[in-house]
Amino acid sequence: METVPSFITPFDLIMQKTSATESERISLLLVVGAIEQGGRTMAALLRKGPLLGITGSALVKNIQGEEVQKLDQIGQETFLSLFRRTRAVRSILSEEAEDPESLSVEQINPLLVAMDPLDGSSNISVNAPIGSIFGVFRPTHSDPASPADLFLRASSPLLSAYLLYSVSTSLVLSFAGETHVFTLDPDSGEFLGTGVPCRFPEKGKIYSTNEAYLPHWEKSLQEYAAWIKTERKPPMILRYIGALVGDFHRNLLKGGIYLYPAEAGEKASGKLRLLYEAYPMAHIAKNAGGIATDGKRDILTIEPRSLHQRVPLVVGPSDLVHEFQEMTGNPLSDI
Ligand code: AHM
Ligand code: MG
Repeated sequence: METVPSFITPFDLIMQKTSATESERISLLLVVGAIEQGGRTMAALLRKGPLLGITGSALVKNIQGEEVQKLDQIGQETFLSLFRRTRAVRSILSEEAEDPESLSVEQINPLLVAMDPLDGSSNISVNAPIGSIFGVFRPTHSDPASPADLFLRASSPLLSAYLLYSVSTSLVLSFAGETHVFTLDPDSGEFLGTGVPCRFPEKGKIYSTNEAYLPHWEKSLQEYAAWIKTERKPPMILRYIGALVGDFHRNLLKGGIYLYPAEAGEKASGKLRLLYEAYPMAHIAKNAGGIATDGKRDILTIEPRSLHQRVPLVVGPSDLVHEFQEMTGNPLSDI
């Protein structure tokens, strides 16, 4: 007789973990509940996509000079209003707003949330995978620190998560040293997972990067990119979706390294943002047996200097990131 698999929910996972205090655990449950509800709302909207007229440009630019899509605005409003309602988030920083928003709080140990509410905007209009990314931090200073200071003094995330809207909707949650994958059951509305921590497989051979920018990379990176395709045994193969969440997720499950390095010219600090893209992915990777670097340092040791700071990002399983660092002349001896 076929056995019916038993699943756990994000709620079960947080309740099982003892590292948080009781009041912090309540805050975490409320925050994760908001992420789950946002995931359900976004997944439902995305199922109808063009039929609702939501897959085009909003015809405005954001503070970073990038064209805002209607779904960027919808993601921002959806998650903001859910986090406001938790009364457990002291301040929220988003890719879509210059300044963090301070929220009203009722919980004893409120949290900070940094988010990219809609990652992979260029995939929206072509029905390709997109996502949402969250870093949840413990404030390290009490009043009268400004919301900006709270984020600039934040250390490694307490909890990180991303939602991937694709053929199904995944929620990947990293907390208390483990990374877990949940899938949205559209019938029950629950995110269900096996309870088994997710680890990068070893000996992966995928690399994910936008090779069109290779002429603008440092020479050592160009040489690495040539080496992995020719002399490396076995050679690596390229897979690139163009949404960090989608590329990272494939690499997490199949074993692969993601690279968005610095470039000569406008992208001298890379493209991705430290607080709400690189930190969460670095934390998720670390808890799955991986590493994230900016090419020289562990991402999780970088202290933010500005709220929307960009950073070069190389992230993947430990063996592939060590290999990258050695081949580019910056071996990671102590990570
Ligand atoms: P976004 O947050 O505005 O969507 O930008 C971030 C995205 C990442 O998801 C993706 O990995 C990268 O930009 C793709 O950039 P490019 O088109 O330069 O390859
Ligand atoms: Mg993004």
